[in-house]
Amino acid sequence: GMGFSLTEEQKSIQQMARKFTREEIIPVAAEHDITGKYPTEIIKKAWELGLVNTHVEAKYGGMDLGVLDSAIISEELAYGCTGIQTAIEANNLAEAPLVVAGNDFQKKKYLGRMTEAPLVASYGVTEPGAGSDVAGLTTSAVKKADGSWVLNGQKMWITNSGHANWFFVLARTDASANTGKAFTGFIVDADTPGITVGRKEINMGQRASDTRGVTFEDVVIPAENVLGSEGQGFKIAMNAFDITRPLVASGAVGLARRAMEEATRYALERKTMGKPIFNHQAVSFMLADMAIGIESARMMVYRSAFMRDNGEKNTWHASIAKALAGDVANKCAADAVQIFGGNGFNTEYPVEKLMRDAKIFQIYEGTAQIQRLIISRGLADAAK
Ligand code: CO8
Ligand code: FAD
Repeated sequence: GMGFSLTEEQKSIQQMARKFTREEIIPVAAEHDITGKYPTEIIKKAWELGLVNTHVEAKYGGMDLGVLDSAIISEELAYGCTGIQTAIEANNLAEAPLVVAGNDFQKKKYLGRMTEAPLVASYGVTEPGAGSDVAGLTTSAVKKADGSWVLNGQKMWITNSGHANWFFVLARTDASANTGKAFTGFIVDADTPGITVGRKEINMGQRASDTRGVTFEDVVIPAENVLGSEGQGFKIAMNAFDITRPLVASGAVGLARRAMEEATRYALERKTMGKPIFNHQAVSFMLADMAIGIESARMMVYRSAFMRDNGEKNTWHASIAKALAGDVANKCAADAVQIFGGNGFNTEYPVEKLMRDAKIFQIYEGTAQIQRLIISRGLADAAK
């Protein structure tokens, strides 16, 4: 039947991630935001506890957790700092194409590597000229007589790319085929000759995370690094989002919860007109709206994750979770700044960072508009 409670195992994962966030992330989040320093040490500690590479199967050294279990972890890590959480979560994204389409050799080699040492990996789809329109990407791979491939092109905004051990790369392999057959997914070792990683981009928020452009110039990829089969790449890349959009959405929920809790505490203490601002209904109703958004968004995260874990197609629900959670995070962070008043605008208080960090949740992993495109297309299909 239906149930809404977490299992004992899920509760203990949540407690572990919450403790880790409190002890290891929250104390250093502001410093990483200011310096933009990549959280290598934190990733290492999280890796030691099994909070990274969560969905890797046990036979490749992983925790073998479901998407819902992973969502519980991301919400907790994101509560501390979504820049650090994104650096951790991007590994799940890089690994997702291998999880859905990798063969035993590829999983053993590339997922096994990630569980043997605290390495990071990147998912390389977006390009300077194509983000929302994945089918418009121009990076290409050409097959040579010996079966190996030669990759040329440029990727942009690739999270973790300055530190990645390997990349998932989507490239066009057929100039004339339909989208569903024109692209192939490759695993590319970061030390392959011909790869140039650009400078760390200075972003509005999530500054601990590492985003860069990556150029591929005559990069030779062995035949054994083709994921699935030739021409399957677009669907593999999309299928990966079915796993990671619920996780990105849960990150947004974590940020929103942080905003709500910080603003509630502040509202109970700060006094105007003879009483705590919490007792002005205009303020407490903003907090109530935060709770409404957070609880609803988390429910959609759990639902879309649960569907995936139970083998149901969840693309549509994952888009609803991602769109809702992204908007909720932005509303909660902006209202938290409002509740803090002038202090909210100042770096001595935690909420201005939340507002800067929140914006990307309406952009990466498919923009707010692209989620609505997927959701509305689903409505049209259902009406046919
Ligand atoms: N699963 C399997 N197959 C799929 C899926 C899916 N989910 N979606 C589409 N397909 C198939 C279709 O069925 C179709 O197959 P066929 O040709 O056989 O009918 C084929 O793929 C083509 O699909 P569409 O016709 O729907 O293709 P469109 O070109 O119209 O566009 C989208 C599809 C939905 C607009 C797509 O381009 C899209 O999702 N765009 C957004 C891109 C995006 O989300 N980028 C994110 C990059 S990664 C990132 O931002 C990382 C953030 C940092 C890390 C955070 C921590 C994780
Ligand atoms: P565009 O696609 O040019 O969109 C511009 C605007 O037009 C947006 O508002 C968009 O919603 C709107 N728009 C576009 N098409 C439509 C349409 N059909 N209908 C309605 N509105 C539309 N990518 C990776 O591959 N790997 C990563 O690890 C990664 N990490 C990232 C980290 C950061 C910090 C950032 C900023 C980006 C990252 N990305 C990554 C890229 C990210 O996924 C893209 O930026 C995003 O998908 C949007 O693409 P774009 O920037 O090209 O915007």
